[in-house]
Amino acid sequence: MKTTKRLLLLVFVQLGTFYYAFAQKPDIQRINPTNWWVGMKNPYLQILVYGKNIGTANVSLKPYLGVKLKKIQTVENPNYIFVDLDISKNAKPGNLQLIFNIGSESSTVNYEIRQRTAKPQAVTQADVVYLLMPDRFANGDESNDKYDDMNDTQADRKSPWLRHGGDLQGIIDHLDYFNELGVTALWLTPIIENNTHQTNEGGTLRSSYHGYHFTDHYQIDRRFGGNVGYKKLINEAHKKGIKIVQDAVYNHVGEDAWLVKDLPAKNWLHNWDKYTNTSYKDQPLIDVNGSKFDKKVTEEGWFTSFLPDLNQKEPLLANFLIQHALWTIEYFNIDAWRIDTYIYNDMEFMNRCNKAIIDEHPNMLLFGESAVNTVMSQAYFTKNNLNIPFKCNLPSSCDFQVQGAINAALKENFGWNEGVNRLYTTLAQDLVYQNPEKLVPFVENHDNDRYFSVIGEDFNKYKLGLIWLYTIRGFPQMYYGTEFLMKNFKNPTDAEVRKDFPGGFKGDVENKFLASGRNAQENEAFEFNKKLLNYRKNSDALTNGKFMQFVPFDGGIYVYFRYTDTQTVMVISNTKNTETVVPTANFSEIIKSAKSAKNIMTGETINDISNIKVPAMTALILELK
Ligand SMILES: [Ca+2]
Ligand SMILES: [Ca+2]
Repeated sequence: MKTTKRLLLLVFVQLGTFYYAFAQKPDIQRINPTNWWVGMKNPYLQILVYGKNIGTANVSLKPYLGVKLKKIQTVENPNYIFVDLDISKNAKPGNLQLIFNIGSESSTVNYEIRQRTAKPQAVTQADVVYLLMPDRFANGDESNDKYDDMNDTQADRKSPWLRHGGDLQGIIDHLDYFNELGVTALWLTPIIENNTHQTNEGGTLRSSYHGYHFTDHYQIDRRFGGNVGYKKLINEAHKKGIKIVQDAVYNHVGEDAWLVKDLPAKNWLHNWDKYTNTSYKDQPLIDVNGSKFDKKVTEEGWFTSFLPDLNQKEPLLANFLIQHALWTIEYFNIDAWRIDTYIYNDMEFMNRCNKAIIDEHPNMLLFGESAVNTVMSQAYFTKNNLNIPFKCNLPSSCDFQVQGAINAALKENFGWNEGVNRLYTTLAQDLVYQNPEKLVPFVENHDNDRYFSVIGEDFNKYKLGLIWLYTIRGFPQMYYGTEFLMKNFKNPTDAEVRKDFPGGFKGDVENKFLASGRNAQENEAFEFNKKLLNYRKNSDALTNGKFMQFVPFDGGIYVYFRYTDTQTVMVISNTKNTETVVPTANFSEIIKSAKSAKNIMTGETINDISNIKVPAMTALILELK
């Protein structure tokens, strides 16, 4: 009786999409990926099976049309076994039965292979992505703010370093806000489970509220709403025409990750005799005169002492990470893929991983975070035109060079290399990229001082920099709060640039989601972004056009064009402190026979464009007629 009850209980315990139908042993606790699909272009699947001494089991597959068991591998740790399958084109969806035998005991695992349904949408220059941190954006479900059975049991909005309770429902509740603003894609900082203890950083205990400390790749953190909540968000966002960018982390995991707690093998991590932090230096990776020692420190040094660095040269681990990426895109229907801490990964692994995604989803935009200081280095970690042995296959990168250039252009006085010449010079080096139009320029993100603060809270400069951001080549990224002048420096920590979105949390006195909650200047900023983004969306030149720029002149005048056969947009910037009349004769190769233009921000028509008056520290966006 007792045994029967237990059997029934086990039959109905569902974990992910596989379930067990066995008596007592062998004990299987996890299977990753939790399911797979038929009709993948790559028929190969490697399943990680975890359980007490499961490595000692004999494994067999109940005959299933189109599916073959190819190989079984064990590792140092007997609690793991890896099962390689070949799922051919003629396999139909259903449940595979994997049978594990230890001595006379056996367990059968039903492993689901589904029909593919994901239809990622291409993210292009026509899109604008809005980066937000779910914990800090809006709390749509107060019942999930904290759990007593998790390693970090706190949520407290009074502390900048603890969780604040924001979640995926909070984002769902504000989808119309994004439509109103005119952004077309959301990039959420990671939402995968971070069941980590608070870590002591600089003497204060901090939560991984930002999401970069993964503990279980196959679970969305339940404090954000779990797998169900993420699917719901993506479904609702897609219905409103909003695409979703996933933030992927391959370089490290949280120290409380289940894989780390019971490592498959020591070589899954980069081990050092003495703790070694990465130098954060990109130079050793690209330097033909560099040392192996420095390269190893950059690549294999840990990002922090509590983020174990993964050894992606280990083939089983590499498969684990690659398949998780494929699984995520397929399971949740992700549209684009942003890769965290790109340069600290093993580059051969990254190429393999990028290729695996692109093979399944040829139009998917993948872009990396390479927080480097030169165009050359940024190109090295992106598909480039450099004649070097290592060929990076990553389609795109966050454009840190444009970020630095726009911020500097607005802070510095004009000079040979200074002021707006920085932006001109940065863009003049686009020849190193295979696809500069796929880059992701930005003026601020979750790791930087707030843009409005950097430029001295100068509203004219604010608008000027955003005009550049939204009208140069690429897929622009804004950061939550850009649109209503959120400010701050990372002093004392980066939590200062990750403040709660006012109005996203119960009891908030201010509500910046609504015009009535924004002051006059904030509303002007919001309307400015809204107008420009909504124009941009429908402008052939800005979303498909080529880019042509002219050498800045006259102490700070910078002019460029975006153009197609049917539309030409001229952006004429004056970074000086005085109003200037700009003669346009030198631009005749692109202006051609156009005589008049429409100012797209004011709606007014300029009937004679031979000389254009541009107020101080501003840019005009003119559609030529
Ligand atoms: Ca919540
Ligand atoms: Ca690394």
